[in-house]
Amino acid sequence: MKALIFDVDGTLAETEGVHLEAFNAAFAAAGLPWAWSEAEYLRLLTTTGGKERIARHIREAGGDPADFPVAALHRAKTLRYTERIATGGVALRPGVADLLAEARARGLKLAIATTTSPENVEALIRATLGRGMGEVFDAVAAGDMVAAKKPAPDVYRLALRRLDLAAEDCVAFEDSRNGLLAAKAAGLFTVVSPSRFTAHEDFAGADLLVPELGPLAALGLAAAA
Ligand code: XBP
Ligand code: MG
Repeated sequence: MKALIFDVDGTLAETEGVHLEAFNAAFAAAGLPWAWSEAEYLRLLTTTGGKERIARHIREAGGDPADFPVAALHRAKTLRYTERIATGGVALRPGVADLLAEARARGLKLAIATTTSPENVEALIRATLGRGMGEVFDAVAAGDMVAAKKPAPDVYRLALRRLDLAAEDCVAFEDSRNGLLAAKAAGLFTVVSPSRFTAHEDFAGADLLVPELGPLAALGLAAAA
């Protein structure tokens, strides 16, 4: 094992509640009568990517996404999200900071494979670890950098290319079914730690299913490190 590759939303931190608030704030600021409930958001979450999620909502309401400023709405949402995250209201999930530190101490590389945008990851890492994303992670692969978002393997393949490593040298950490499918399709050993918004999903096919992350020894991965 030479590197650990992490999903962000739901895996590093329980961020989806903040994403939901940010979507609704952006809709209200634009004068749109959309306000997603948590139950509605749980359903929409099966579509990865904020822009794609907004477009799905419009289509389900019988509209055409081309008639709405989806990209501008999403930019407003990202601004709200990074502002909220910067206030420090979201912590890393239990075990995450220790796992990152242990991996570093063992000389493993660290990477990100996320659907969300790098500025959101930067805000989270800055607010929780007090360092820049580029100081903590050797490689960052994000949804808008690739042709197809999770469950497609593209973002994991990009992370592997940026790490210059083969899939068999890396372990992926995910919280969702779409993330699991993406990591497995890229050929990665995949550890799933379900989050508040994904706990109901089907994780068949996961190499390891754990309630939370922690030391490599507790995950049974120390021997490979
Ligand atoms: C998480 C997502 C993201 C966030 C919103 O997926 O689907 O879309 O909800 O992010 P994963 P953006 O954790 O599997 O990567 O609005 O910035 O796209
Ligand atoms: Mg996730």
